Amino acid sequence: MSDTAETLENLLKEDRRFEPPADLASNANLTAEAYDAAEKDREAFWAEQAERLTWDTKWDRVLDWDNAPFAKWFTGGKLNAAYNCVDRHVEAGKGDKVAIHWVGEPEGDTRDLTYADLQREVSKAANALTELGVETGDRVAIYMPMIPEAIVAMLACARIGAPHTVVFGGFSADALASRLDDCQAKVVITSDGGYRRGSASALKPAVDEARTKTDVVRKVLVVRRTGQDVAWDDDVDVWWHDVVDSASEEHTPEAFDAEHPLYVMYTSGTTGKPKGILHTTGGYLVGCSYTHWGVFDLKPDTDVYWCSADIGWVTGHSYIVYGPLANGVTQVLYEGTPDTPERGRWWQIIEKYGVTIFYTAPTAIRSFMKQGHEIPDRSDMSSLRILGSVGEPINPEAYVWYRHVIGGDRTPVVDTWWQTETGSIMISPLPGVTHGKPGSAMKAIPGITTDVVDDEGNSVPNGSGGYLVVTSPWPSMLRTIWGDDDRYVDTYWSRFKKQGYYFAGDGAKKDSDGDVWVLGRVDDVMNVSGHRLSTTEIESALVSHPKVAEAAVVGAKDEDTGQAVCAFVILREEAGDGGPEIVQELRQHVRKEIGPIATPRQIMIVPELPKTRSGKIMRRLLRDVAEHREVGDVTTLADSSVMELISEGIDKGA
Ligand code: 6R9
Repeated sequence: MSDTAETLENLLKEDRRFEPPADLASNANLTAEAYDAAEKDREAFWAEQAERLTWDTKWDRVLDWDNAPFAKWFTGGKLNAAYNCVDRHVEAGKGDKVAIHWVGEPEGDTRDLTYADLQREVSKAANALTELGVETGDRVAIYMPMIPEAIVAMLACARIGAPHTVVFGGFSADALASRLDDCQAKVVITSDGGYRRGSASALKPAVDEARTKTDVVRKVLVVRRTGQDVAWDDDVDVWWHDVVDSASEEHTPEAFDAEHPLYVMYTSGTTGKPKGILHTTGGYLVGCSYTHWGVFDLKPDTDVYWCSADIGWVTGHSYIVYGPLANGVTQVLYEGTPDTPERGRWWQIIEKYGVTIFYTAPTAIRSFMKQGHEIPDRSDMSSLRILGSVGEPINPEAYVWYRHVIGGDRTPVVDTWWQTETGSIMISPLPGVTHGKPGSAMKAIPGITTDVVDDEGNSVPNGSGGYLVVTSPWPSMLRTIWGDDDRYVDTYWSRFKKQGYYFAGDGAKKDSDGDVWVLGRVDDVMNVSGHRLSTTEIESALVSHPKVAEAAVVGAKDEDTGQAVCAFVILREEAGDGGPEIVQELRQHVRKEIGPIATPRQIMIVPELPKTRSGKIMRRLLRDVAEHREVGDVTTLADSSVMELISEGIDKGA
């Protein structure tokens, strides 16, 4: 904690300010008046935002909060999300407009899809899914690389009212199986593989393996992307090109209730079991389209937008699929890694397509920073006019580098704070209004109300820190945790029950102007390269190894990834010292159980773990060790000599 406070003091000394460019400010989508309008009548403000969608039946009530914290927005309204993202643009005469400039990882492997193409593809896929037995309300899992079919698959599900659950392609078979099981997915859409780091990496085998662990799946729909060999089960597996290509291009979208489930996205919680965050149709789409238009000052006729996230994360859902497509934008979709075949790949893509708005994560920015400005300097990126950041706090140095080297000092940087649960951006500068401060997400956007509060839920004065809360409901808020209403209430609404605030799980500080600096999670959730991982989940994975007796995991500061996974492990007696390969073996094990992003950077084999008298592991102390700091206060430890034992053990091992 003292360390965080120190970092913060340094941050708050940051006094560089960046004014909005004059031409942007004079022609901005969202102006300062929007804050006042929203404050005056929040529901009227949101009703106005909802008009940017095409509704089959208009709502009769903007917000129903009678059964709080279970919200209903735009009740009585009916719409189809896929129609809003695709068909209506075609009907408005924009069928020939490019929706997606797709860039495969192998050079020259590109494809452009217009809105008319997308309409045909989505219609065919919707017909094929129906043919495979998917009905309204059935869950469909999507486990795919970044290819256009992934977006087509999501929209096809939305079109027939089958909530999708996209599982990040980097997750293991086990992680996939537990998600399939939790939401009882009837169909999985996948591909043979995708291209990453210069070679074909397989996906289908993980689906095959997941099916040995759960029997919920009836059909697996497989896109051929790499052409690699796949095992085939004739009863279950179906090629995409067999059933989708031959399906009819005609499909009439059905209008669903505004509160019809759109998707479930799993995210880490404080306990081991991932939470299935449920988003519904109307409010979610209003939130995504409004924020994408306002925060990025989107001019749909001239902008070329690119969000580098994977569709397996919420950022891909809201800011590749639903927000941008609802707004009818032209966007870039890139399959591979930023450094393949060379480190300037992203910048070449920006130059080639004339990208004007670019949205990425601090972890990527930091890794580019390390490579120096020479590589980006080789590309002409003068088309860029707005840069965005999301996923974790952006360090002032990274912000300034991003603005300067990538944005040529012309581009505002919007540091956008939000979560899987919030569905869309909550706190962010507005590019035409805000004087940006490197490192601060600034304040809640028009329509959203947030605060930083103390333990009792009282608003803290400027200059103080506390918990970040959202003080009133918003359209794109999660509706519940899939299958677990109690956990929904417990996790988000019980901490500040009296005030009725949403507890975000982040710590934050208000500076002397009242602007917000998000500090990171206050619970046992780590943020590694912008991805949320639960300490408990990784601990459980370690403990599932036969040689491990006990494990404690902490997130330690890491220059590249923000935080890195550090594990302290006690071996079982019969395992002896575990053998020379033990650390490698355990790292592999976590990789297999959860996925490569959860692989510990460091595993320390220790004789004991520091515990309080009530048996709680004191992660704070382990974090001190992992970050090579003097170990803090140990007086609440049941056995205060434990830390010496741990340090000695580590020194010997090193
Ligand atoms: C969109 C997304 C959410 C957590 C959130 C916070 C961290 C996200 C941030 C940020 C500081 C920002 N976070 N954006 N922290 N500044 N601009 O990342 O969703 O994967 O659910 O993670 O990420 O800790 O609570 P999700």
